[in-house]
Parts: sequence; structure tokens; C-alpha cells
Amino acid sequence: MSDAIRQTVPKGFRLHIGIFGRRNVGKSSLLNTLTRQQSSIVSDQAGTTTDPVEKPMELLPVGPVLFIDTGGIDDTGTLGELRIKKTKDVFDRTEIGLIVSAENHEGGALTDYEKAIIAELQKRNVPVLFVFNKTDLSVPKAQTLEYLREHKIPFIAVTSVVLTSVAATSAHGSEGAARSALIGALIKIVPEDFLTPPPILSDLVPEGAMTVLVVPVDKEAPKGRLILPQVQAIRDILDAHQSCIVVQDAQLKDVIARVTPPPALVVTDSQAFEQVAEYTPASIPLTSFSILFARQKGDFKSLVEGTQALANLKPGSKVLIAESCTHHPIGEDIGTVKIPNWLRQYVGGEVEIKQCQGHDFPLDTLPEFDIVIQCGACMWNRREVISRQMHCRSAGVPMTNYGLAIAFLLGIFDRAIKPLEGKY
Ligand SMILES: Nc1nc2c(ncn2[C@@H]2O[C@H](COP(=O)(O)OP(=O)(O)OP(=O)(O)O)[C@@H](O)[C@H]2O)c(=O)[nH]1
Ligand SMILES: [Mg+2]
Repeated sequence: MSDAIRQTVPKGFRLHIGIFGRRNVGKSSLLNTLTRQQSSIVSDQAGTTTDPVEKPMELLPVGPVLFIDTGGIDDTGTLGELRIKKTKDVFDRTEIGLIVSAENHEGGALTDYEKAIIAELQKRNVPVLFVFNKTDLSVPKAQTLEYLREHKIPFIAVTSVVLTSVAATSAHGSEGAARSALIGALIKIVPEDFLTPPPILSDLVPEGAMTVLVVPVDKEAPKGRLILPQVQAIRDILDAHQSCIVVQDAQLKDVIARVTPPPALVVTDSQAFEQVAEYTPASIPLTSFSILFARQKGDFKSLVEGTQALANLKPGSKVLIAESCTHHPIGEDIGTVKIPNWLRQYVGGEVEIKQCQGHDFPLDTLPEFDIVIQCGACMWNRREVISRQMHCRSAGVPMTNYGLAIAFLLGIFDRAIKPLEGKY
């Protein structure tokens, strides 16, 4: 795969591999060794990496991955705290954790820091690989190995700077063999659900069925192209040897009248839900792209349950609207204009609405909200949505997503989730 193509694979498809450990143990050196590039700055100064550094790579046979090099989390002071917070945010999107350490560091390779990271990742069911680095200076101690075996944590021993310097002169030296061993160890712990993600919609209709996709081309539609969920839905249909018709909402009525047998499913952009529900006879199953993505990207059952909390909203209730990607809202933006309007209409009064974007999520003030409405998260991986659901659950706040919330507020919730019955 060329570099240009590699960069265009959306982040949400990549297996996210977080690199954690104390300062100066060689996390960034390890990333550079893995990617054969100076992706991350290395120095003997503790605290070199501050913001997480993301590096996409093709890891065969797994496919596209995203390495996330983090700052060490073993110091205090204002800068230390900021770095620790940024590193902890990375836990939320990590699907495999590399814990880098070295026996020649204070307290040995396994201190309370490593144990805390292991516990945090294992709590989230994230597979962990323990990497002994700097083995040119110190080798793994028996008691560390015993602990890892007891906790069923696979490990590998490397020497990342020596590898990097060898890489400069030889592409096939021992450095190549060590890198292969490291990648081999990583591949062994790739989560099964990454290798076989659930289909988007092809399992919801009978074999050979025809689906209608409703794609309004309005002011917010990007110029000259479709957006990722629409493209993925079409690809899923093609992979399953099914067929589809793609129309704008205004053409839907005419298409339904002309097609026999009738389509097995109609999938619409949530923004056109009301109109599309009216044009689609009750006998034809109907849902939205955003609802399909709620199943692909998260724990659908608890999102459906969370949606019911909308019924308890009253004037003055507090709602958090979370958007995964940062974009400049234009015109009738769904998160900043349309959903707030539907909410006001539903409760019959003013609602206090806060917005957040990207990886920023107000964990401190979360318990104050009556509900969190999360976007379809098409650019995110499944684990990040599930982590967000976990944060909401522990704060006692129900969480739903755009498509489910819109269907609920418009009074078509039961109809919109019916096509997914028994499939989650
Ligand atoms: N001898 C030896 N030195 C290493 C090895 N790996 C890294 N180093 C050195 O250790 C120092 C720290 O390396 P970094 O990769 O910057 O460490 P880091 O974990 O990213 O540190 P922070 O970004 O501060 O958290 C550098 O001087 C590296 O050259 C190794 O395997 N052997
Ligand atoms: Mg670093």
C-alpha cells in the first residue's frame, strides 16, 4: 500500500495501538523502530513526548493500524498533570496496549505505574503486550517474568535504540528480525472483533435483497462526494452481493411506487427521517444510517435503553451533545441547530444544551447532565464509543446517539429500530 493510500484510510478503521510507560523508558524510540521512521521525538530528557503522537501504518496481515505514542505518566506539577490527562484520554481509544518498561529504571521494570496501566487496560478488556526495552543495559528479572506469567500477560524483550541505529545501515539485519518478532507478538493479541467487524446492514435483509438509501444533497452535503457512512453502507451491500438504489428524499416516493417487489429496507439520513417515514409505506422496514452505526460502533442495547431517558426531559433539563469530529457548523447544522430545536419542541420549552467536540469529554461535570447525545462517530473506532458509554454509565448518565434520539423525538423510534430486532 502506498503512503498516499495509507494516509487516506479513515482513522475509525484502524486498529489503535497505544504505547504507554514511564518517562524515558523508550516509548518513542520503540515507535520509531516499529515504523522505521523518526515519527516521534526521542531524547534523554524525561518528558520529551507531551501530546500523544499518532502514526498510521500497514501491519500485515492485520491491515491498517494507528500507533499512539503517549507521554510518560510518572511525574507531577502542572505540565505533568496535563500530560497525564492526555495520556489517560488515549486509554479510551486503545484496542491493544503496549506497556514499555526497562529493568534498569528506578524500581525495576514492574512498579506501581506499570501495574496501574495493566489494571486500567485489563478493566477495559484491552489486550496488553509488555515490552522490556533497553535489554542492552538490563535483562528481564525472574520476579517480573513470574508476575507477567501469573497475570497471563505476553511479553517481549527488545533494544530499541540499537535497533534503530542498525536500521540506518541495514534493512535485513537483526533489527529486521526483532521488528518481525515484535509485530508477530502484536498480531497474536489482535482482538477478534477487529478482524471480523459486524456488517453494517447486509445481515438485516434477506439474501439478494434490494435496499433503498436516501441521501439528501443539501447545503451540508460535502461537494462532489458521499460521506463515509453512505459509502460504507454501499460497500457492505456490494460485499454481500445485494443491490441498492440511492436517491434523494424528493425522489423516494416515485422509486417506491415503481419498484417491484418493494425494497427490503429503506435507510435514510436522519435529517430527512420525518419526510422519509411519511413516504415509506408501513409495510417496508425503515431505519437511518446513524442507527446502523450505533450498532456497528457501540453497545447498541444500552444506547437503545439510554434513548428512553429522553422521555423524562423537562424544560430546564441539561443535555450534552457530543460530536466526534471537529467541523465548522454551517447553516442548519444537525448537532447545533436541528437536534436542539427538536429537543425544545419535544419538551415544550427551553433546554440547557452544552456541546463538546472530538476527544474532549467533560468527565468532571458529566453527572450534571440528564442525557448525552453522541453523533454517529463514523470516524471513530468501536472501542472509543464503548469507552464513552462506560464513562456515562459510571457517572449514572444515560447515553444515546443522533439517529436514535432523532427517531425518538419525531415519534418513530419503534419503527426505526425494528429492522435491527434480534440482531444485537
Ligand atoms: N541503551 C538504550 N537506550 C535507549 C533504548 N531505547 C531508548 N533509549 C534511550 O532512552 C532515552 C529516552 O528515549 P525516548 O524514546 O525518548 O523515551 P520515552 O519513553 O518516549 O520518553 P518520554 O517521551 O519522556 O515519556 C533516549 O536517550 C533514547 O536514546 C534502548 O533500547 N537502549
Ligand atoms: Mg516519548
